[in-house]
Amino acid sequence: MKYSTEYIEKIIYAYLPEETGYAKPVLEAMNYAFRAGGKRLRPMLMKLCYDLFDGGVDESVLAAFMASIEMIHTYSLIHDDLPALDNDDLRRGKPTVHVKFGEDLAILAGDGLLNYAFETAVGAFRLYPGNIAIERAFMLLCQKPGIDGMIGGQVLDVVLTGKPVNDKELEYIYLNKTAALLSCAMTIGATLGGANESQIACLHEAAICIGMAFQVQDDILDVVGDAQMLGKPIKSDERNEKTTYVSLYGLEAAKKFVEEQTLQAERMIGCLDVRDQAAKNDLLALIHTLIDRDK
Ligand code: GRG
Repeated sequence: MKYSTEYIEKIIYAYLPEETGYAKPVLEAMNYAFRAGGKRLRPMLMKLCYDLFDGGVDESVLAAFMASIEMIHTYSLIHDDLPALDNDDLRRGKPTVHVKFGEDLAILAGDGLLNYAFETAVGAFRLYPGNIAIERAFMLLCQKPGIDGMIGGQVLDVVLTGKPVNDKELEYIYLNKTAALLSCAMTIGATLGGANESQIACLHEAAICIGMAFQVQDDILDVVGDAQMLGKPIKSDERNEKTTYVSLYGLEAAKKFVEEQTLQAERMIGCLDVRDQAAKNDLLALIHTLIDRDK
């Protein structure tokens, strides 16, 4: 694989806020969550999609967006773990933010990371005032994690907790709460890399398949995964009375779905006309590992 997790972390850690001043307790909680580990999948996908093309903006702009998307992902995990939501005590093998810092600071740390993500990305305009690609990337960063994306999906997930969920509702939840942020990462990378409209649209479609596969694999791991490997307890969906692809269609159908969606994403990306064939191979290799990931 071209980029290790450590390589990505070196880039994104440079954007973390300093832990000083009266707001220090929340800054510590924000940085604790951000540095707690994780696969760094979203910034990695963003970087690989940027590498595919020629003629984009400087890498330092991309780096700011890579940090921003990981901040947004981290905020969503902090809030998702809260007692009012999934009520999880462990994440990535470490105490969740509300367990370590208290619920009040965990809420504020999530809010803080969301705002800081936009503050970080908007800094890109200093290098390229009025740049259209950066403006478009910034809009994607605002929209896809929002009401018509990640938050929208989370809303339906929350209101249907403990209630019957049909296939259309489940699809809406997965498309939005999970796939939208992966599409955000990949389309921002492509946009900043200089991709054209049809290339961006192709990567969006592929990201949707990857996102669906990723969420269903998450459901599978919650049933048959290893808590030690996952760094969090399993059976969280059952405990929280969540309908999942596995509970609706069964484990075997879920495994088949993950494989089909992943192969479909690979086919779409395989057809894409790109500058850097090695970057395409890396992207395909990364996507392939998601089929049988165990964490
Ligand atoms: C309602 C206050 C409130 C907050 C909601 C928007 C939100 C918080 C949550 C988004 C929904 C969410 C957490 C979806 C889960 C997506 C998912 C599978 C996350 C796990 O991603 P990985 O496996 O995690 O990439 P790592 O630890 O590797 O970074």
